[in-house]
Amino acid sequence: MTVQSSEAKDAAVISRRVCPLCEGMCGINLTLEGDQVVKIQPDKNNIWSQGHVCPKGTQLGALHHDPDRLKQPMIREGDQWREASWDEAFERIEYLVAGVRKKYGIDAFAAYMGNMSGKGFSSSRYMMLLIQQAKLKRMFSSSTVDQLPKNLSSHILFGNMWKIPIPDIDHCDLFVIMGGNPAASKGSIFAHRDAMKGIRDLRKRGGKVIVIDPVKTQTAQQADQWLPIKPGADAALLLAVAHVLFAENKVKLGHLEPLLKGVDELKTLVEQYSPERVADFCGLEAAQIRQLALTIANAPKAAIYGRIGTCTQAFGTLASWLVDVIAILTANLDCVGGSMWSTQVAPHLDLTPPYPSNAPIVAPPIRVRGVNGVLGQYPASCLAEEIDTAGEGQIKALLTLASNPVLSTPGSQRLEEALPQLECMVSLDIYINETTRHAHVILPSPSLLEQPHWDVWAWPWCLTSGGHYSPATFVPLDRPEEWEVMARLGAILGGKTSAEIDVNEIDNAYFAQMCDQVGIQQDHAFALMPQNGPERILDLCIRTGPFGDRLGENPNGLTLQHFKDAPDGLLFGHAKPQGAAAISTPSGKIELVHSHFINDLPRLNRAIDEQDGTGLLLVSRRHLGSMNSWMHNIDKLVRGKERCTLQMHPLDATAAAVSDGDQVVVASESGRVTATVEITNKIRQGIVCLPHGWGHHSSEHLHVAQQHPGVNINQLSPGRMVDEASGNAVLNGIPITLEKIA
Ligand SMILES: Nc1nc2c(c(=O)[nH]1)N[C@H]1C(S)=C(S)[C@@H](COP(=O)(O)OP(=O)(O)OC[C@H]3O[C@@H](n4cnc5c(=O)[nH]c(N)nc54)[C@H](O)[C@@H]3O)O[C@H]1N2
Ligand SMILES: Nc1nc2c(c(=O)[nH]1)N[C@H]1C(S)=C(S)[C@@H](COP(=O)(O)OP(=O)(O)OC[C@H]3O[C@@H](n4cnc5c(=O)[nH]c(N)nc54)[C@H](O)[C@@H]3O)O[C@H]1N2
Ligand code: SF4
Ligand SMILES: [Mo]
Repeated sequence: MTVQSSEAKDAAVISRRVCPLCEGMCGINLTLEGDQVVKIQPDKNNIWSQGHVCPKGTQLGALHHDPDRLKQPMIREGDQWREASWDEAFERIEYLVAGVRKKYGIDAFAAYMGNMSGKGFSSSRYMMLLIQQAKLKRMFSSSTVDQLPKNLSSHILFGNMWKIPIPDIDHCDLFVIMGGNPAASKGSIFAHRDAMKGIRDLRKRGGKVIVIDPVKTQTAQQADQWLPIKPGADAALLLAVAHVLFAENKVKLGHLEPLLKGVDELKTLVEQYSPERVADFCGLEAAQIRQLALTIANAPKAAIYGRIGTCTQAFGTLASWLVDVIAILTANLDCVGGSMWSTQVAPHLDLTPPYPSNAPIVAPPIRVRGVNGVLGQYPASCLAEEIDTAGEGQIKALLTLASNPVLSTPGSQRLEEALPQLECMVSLDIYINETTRHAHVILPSPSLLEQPHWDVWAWPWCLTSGGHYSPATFVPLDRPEEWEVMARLGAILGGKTSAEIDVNEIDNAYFAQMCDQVGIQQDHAFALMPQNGPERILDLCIRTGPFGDRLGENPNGLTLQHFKDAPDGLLFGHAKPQGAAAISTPSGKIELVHSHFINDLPRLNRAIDEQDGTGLLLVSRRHLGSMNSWMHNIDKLVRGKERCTLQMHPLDATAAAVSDGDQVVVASESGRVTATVEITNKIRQGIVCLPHGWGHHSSEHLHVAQQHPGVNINQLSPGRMVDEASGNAVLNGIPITLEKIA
């Protein structure tokens, strides 16, 4: 292993880079001694993050040096694992793939793409290539346990699933946060150098922050107002807010008016949703709802933000739609201080073919459950039943890419039982964990420090245009590059034999498609950028982006080299309103009352009218020191007080006759787990809360994590519960019962 691209400083060497783990995009300085990372400190000179960092970023060295992290391909024989060469691993995959293909045909193949696949330098850029090559008909991903409802609402409203409005908290007077907790998550689909400082600064300049959440999170504790909504009630709340805006003549369309379609229909539609009608369902007073509407209407500039709590719930699509509707009705969309769209230096998400905004909303129904695909995705919870239900099209071969669905998807017990039935399972991962332990072959990704970095999934959510390129800290010499692994793997899944595969040729064809997409002559691009791999794609994105040189057409424009020459990063100012250019719907207008939304309203009406209101409901939480299901093998991140506790309100604890520290069995229709009670008044009565990403009981290859196993919340999330309009999982608002263990 060699150390590359670093500056000499005294005896030690400093490698400067950006932490890839979340939208914080923090610059960090790694002090290296030989091939050891001995210290990681925040990089105050990083022009974006200016010295902000969190505990996870300073543990990237520990992650790199984790003895449990895989460095060689692994082949499983029975329940024994052994290291293999890359050639042997690919041979085994080819053999297994050929077997499944011969017996069952191409329809027996599927893939599950996880959260971390968006963070790797190659994986984020080559995911689509792998999917294209593998010709997969069924795709599952963490999108359906996360933001698919927001993709859907953005696709319908604005014509592009990635055109998601971002709150401009640095210029607003009011910030309304629904179902997000940036104190733990650092902001999601919302990149800020320090979201909590942004909140403090907003309040210092006289602005106001309202948090709408069943839990009084650390974010809510720092807000002016906490509205303890019942889980799943956001859509009803926002319909009532719209009702008040129309009824009180507070609708102000302003600059948006010429772009809108359906304002009158919307007005008629919301008449039935008075605050009084929805108050009980929301768990709020009608007066509070009215006040919320007036506070938004009267704020000079308001940023209204809905995140995962508004997506992973029963009415995720309606809530996601209505967050933007309220911004529109108060002229707070596409303007400074409201919600805005980013202008990216290196637009990537729109470049990867097939262009996402061309995906059909509704895809053919899936075999077992019969629900439609949405924007090319099927509900994550369909995966288990597609594997364990016999019949034509049964999944027999599965690829998991940087995902841990055994912990992260609902009905996870069934998935854990289904995975051993596969005849071919291949995982691209860095650990043998709860999911990958069922694979036949695991191909290791390089460590995050062994890759360059440029955030594909953070700059799109950033209202500052900019970029920072990180060179790899270490260069592994003894393995193929990850893009080559992905190209080869995709081609094998697609039925090619090793002898037929030329990864450079595959990559060139992929690159050529991208050139076509951005209207660049292929020959010209290949002449200027002959080198295969992800840097070429990044360079193309920068050069054809809004600040780029268009391969020479605009000689003063940017190329990747500008960022290589600027280790502090480069910024190009705040987002600007985009007007009609932002809208690419069939009508060219913002489709305010599209039938896909309206058709889901009867389901909401039934819920409002037939609520029973008794019993405890479970919601999820995150911690600053965890990253979904996989950073629990880093000692410094799991030390200290047990985190996987069941939080509950004192009155609920009294009713259940449990005390702080008691062990309870938590049961839902889909499973049971045992958890330690943590009594807190920072939660709505009737709600209990567990963190997600735990449950490392069977993780014998994760030596630290198995000492802090916690329990898997998704054993309690029923696979059948989805937001019907999108197929997204319902992970919040799950009915549970508790029983104290004597
Ligand atoms: N109940 C409940 N469930 C939830 C959520 C919730 O709030 N509540 N949140 C949901 C959300 S938003 C998400 S995004 C999903 C996330 O769920 P998933 O996307 O399924 O997975 P993660 O838990 O993020 O695990 C990441 C996987 O990638 C591996 N990995 C880590 N680094 C690398 C790398 O560099 N390369 C490769 N190839 N692999 C790597 C890890 O070992 C792990 O297997 O969970 C969802 N599940
Ligand atoms: N430290 C850390 N950071 C992370 C992650 C991590 O695991 N750890 N995961 C990353 C990922 S993949 C994602 S997607 C983001 C997510 O980032 P966030 O969206 O900020 O996620 P959470 O912190 O889970 O906050 C969700 C909030 O929604 C609330 N909630 C639950 N149900 C409802 C409801 O029905 N209505 C309303 N209004 N609120 C509800 C919950 O109580 C919780 O406070 O975080 C990212 N950042
Ligand atoms: S995890 Fe996020 S907030 Fe923490 S250091 Fe990394 S980028 Fe920054
Ligand atoms: Mo996520």
